[in-house]
Amino acid sequence: MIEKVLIANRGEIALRIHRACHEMGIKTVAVHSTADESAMHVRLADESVCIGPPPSTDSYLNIPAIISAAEITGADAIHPGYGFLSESAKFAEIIEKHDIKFIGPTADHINLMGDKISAKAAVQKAGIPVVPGSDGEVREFKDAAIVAGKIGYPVIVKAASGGGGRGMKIVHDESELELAVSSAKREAAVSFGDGTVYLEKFLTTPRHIEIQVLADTHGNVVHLGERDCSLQRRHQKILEESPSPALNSEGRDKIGEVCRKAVKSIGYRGAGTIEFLYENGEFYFIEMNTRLQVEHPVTEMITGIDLVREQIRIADGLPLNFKQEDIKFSGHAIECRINAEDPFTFMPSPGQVTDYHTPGGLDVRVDSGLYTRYKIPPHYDSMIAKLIVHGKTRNECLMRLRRSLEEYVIDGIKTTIPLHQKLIREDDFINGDYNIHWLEKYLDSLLDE
Ligand code: MV4
Repeated sequence: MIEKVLIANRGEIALRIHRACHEMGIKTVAVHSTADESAMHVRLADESVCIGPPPSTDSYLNIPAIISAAEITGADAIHPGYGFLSESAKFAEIIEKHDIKFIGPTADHINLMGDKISAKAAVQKAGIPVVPGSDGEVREFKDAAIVAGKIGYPVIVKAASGGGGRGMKIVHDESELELAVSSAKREAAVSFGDGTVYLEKFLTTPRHIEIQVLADTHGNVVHLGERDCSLQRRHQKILEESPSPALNSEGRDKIGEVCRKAVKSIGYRGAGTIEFLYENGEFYFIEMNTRLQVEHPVTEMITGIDLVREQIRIADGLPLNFKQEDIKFSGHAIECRINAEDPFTFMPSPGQVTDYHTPGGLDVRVDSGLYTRYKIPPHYDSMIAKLIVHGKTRNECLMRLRRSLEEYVIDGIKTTIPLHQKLIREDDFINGDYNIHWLEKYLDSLLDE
C-alpha cells in the first residue's frame, strides 16, 4: 500500500496532488528549490526537502536529488505532476529501480509515445485514425516529394522527437519542400539530438480536441470524454472546455470507444490523453500525452472522477471501481489559465501579490498556490492559478465564469484575468465558433484597434 508520496513538482499541481493524497490518508513529501521555500506546496506537505538552487535544471529536474529525497523520507511512490520530469522515461525507470512506485505509465510506454513516429504507428495499428502522411521517417527530399505528391499540399514536416509544437515546418508547394526537410532535420538534430522527421498533410482550420483515458493494471480501460483546447497562443493553451462545442454525445461515444479499445490493446497503464485535430467532422490523431494534464479539472468537473486519486490507485495495483457505463457526463466546465503576465502582450510579470481574494460559490474551483504577500519567483512557468467553473449548461457555465472572474482579485502583479473577461464576451466564443487559429487572430485584431 502506498503510504507516503513524494511530489516531484511545484505550484498548483503539487497542491492538487497533495490534496488527493491527504483525502486518501496518504502522507506527502514536498521537494522544492531555494526559490520556493515559502511556497504553499511546501507549507502544506507533511515533510519537505530542498533539492537545489532556483534553476529547474538544478532542482525540479535533478533526478539524483529527488531520488535521495525519496530515500531519506521513506516515500514509497513519486508523482511527477506535469512538465518537469513527468514524461521522462529515464526518471520512471530509475524510480522503479529504487523500488519506489512511479505514479504514471511504464517507461516503455513513455518512450513509445515520446517518439511521435512510433506513437502514430502504434495507435494506428490499434485502430485510431491518424493524419495522412509518410509511413514513418522521411530521409530526403525525393521521398518527401513522393509522399507530398500523393497526399497533396500543404504539408507539414515534424520532428519525431518534437511535440507540443516544437520543430514543425509548413510547406505550401513543392518548391519549398527541399529546404523545409533539410532545415527541419538540422533544427531537430540541434534541439532534440535526433534529426528524424516525418511528413503529414497540413490541416488548415482544425480544432484541438483531446480524449482523457484511464487504464488500470487489470485490463480495465475507460474514456472520460473530451476537452476542447483550441484556444491557444504559441502552443500555450489559454482556456479549455468540456464538452467541446463541436461534438455531440454520439460523436463523443464513438471516438471515446475507439480510444478505449486502442489503449487496452497497447497495454497502457495510468492516465493518458490522446490528442486529435478535428476538422470537417473527422478526428486525426497527432500525439498521446502520458501524463496528467494542466486542464484535467474540466474532466473532473463533468464526470465527478478524481483523476489524481485514480492515478494513485492504479499505481497501487488497484482496479478501477467503475466501468464505462458508470461514467455520466454532466453539464459543462470551462478552465481559465491565469498567468502572471501582461494580459495582452504576455510579458511575464513576477513579483509580490499584495492582495488576494478568490471567487467561490457553487461549482467554482480555484487551483492555485497563491496567497497574500506571496512573492512569485521569476524562474518558472508564469501560470499561477486555474479557475474552473461548472454549470448545467454551457450558458450557465459562461455566466458563472463571468461572475467568478469579476470576483477574483490578484493585486500587485499583472495577470491574464482581463483577457479572459474580454474573451468570454466575444460572439465567436459564446457561439463556440473557434479553431486553433482563432485566438491568435483575435489578439492581432486587438492590437490594430
Ligand atoms: C498539425 C497541424 C496541422 N496539420 N498537424 C501543433 C502542436 C502539435 N501538438 C501539433 N500541432 C499541429 N499539428 C497537421 N498535420 C497544426 C498544429 C497546430 C496546432 C495544433 C493544436 C493546437 C494548436 C496548434 C497551433 C498551431 C498548429
